[in-house]
Amino acid sequence: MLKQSSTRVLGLLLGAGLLAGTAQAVEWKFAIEEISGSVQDRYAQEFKRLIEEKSDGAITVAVYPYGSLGTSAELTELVQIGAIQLANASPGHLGSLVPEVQVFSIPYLLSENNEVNKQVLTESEVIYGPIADALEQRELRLLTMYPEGDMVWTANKEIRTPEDLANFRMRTMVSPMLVSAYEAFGASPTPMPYGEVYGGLQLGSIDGQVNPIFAIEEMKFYEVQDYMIWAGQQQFTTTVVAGNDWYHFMLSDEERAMLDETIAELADFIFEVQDEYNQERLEKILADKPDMQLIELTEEERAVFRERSMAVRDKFIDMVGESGRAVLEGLLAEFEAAEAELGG
Ligand code: 6CS
Repeated sequence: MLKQSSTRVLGLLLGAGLLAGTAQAVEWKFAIEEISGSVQDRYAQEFKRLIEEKSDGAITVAVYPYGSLGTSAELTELVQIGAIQLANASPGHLGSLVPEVQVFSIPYLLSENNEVNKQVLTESEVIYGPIADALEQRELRLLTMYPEGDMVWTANKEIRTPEDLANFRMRTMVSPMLVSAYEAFGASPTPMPYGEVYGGLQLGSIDGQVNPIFAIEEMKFYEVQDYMIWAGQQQFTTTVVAGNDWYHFMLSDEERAMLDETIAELADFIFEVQDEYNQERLEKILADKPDMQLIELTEEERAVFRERSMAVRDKFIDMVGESGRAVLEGLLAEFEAAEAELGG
């Protein structure tokens, strides 16, 4: 069921010229939730290069970076109504629309071995079964999921225990599950769109935020935060979605095959990119701010947060119901099997 389309979304369509010229040359519009130079941008640019090459230029791909069309939730809405064809839609923002997807917002669910995460995110029968079906009911075709790196807390004080998080306004993405997770950790979660985070930190309406290193660098959060803290609680994951009708009924069989093939080719590519970006950007942060305090929580300190996250699993089942239980248990089994194969 499509969310009520807002005047703001209509404004976005007109402002970006998305209502004009749709019947002319074949152009696939791909909106990302991050700025130029980000992990999602690298993915979209490589996707563009491959599609344009494979189609001999018959198809062009226009990439819209964050800020050019709207918030993450609005990008998803644009895909649903067919104004754009493709977008990143991260679980942290999709939760209110597709409750099942919030499973990825449960802390300590994914593996500490990112090879395991990559394998499950690309091949999972749960993700490409019941989770994809849930997206399809909201007009979205799930094309792929990929990890973007360990999510690091930033703050202006040391955080090692839930007590350190008391009254700490931690900015989260807008998923209700993330709000529950940070409540369980002892913080005061404050959901807000990505574009407002820097200002929120600078003006003091939030005390900290949580994101992969590459984002902390490119969004300049590190300029107004003195601590980076690794608690190992979460890997940032994103989906790439297409309009369901567009995918099934508007693409030719050849175009659909080209799209699927390209998406499959990009899984290894983006996995390496995110790893490289996160390493390089940490060096950049430290070069720019040598006083940045880096704290890695010990196993004992992490165990306290991990223990608290168990209640978040129950909350997920309460929120989503029996289909949520099946999704959670199925994914846990898949991560366990992949860890047995690749190492935990
Ligand atoms: O924190 C956020 O809202 C965002 N973080 C990343 C790394 N990508 C997109 C998302 O919107």
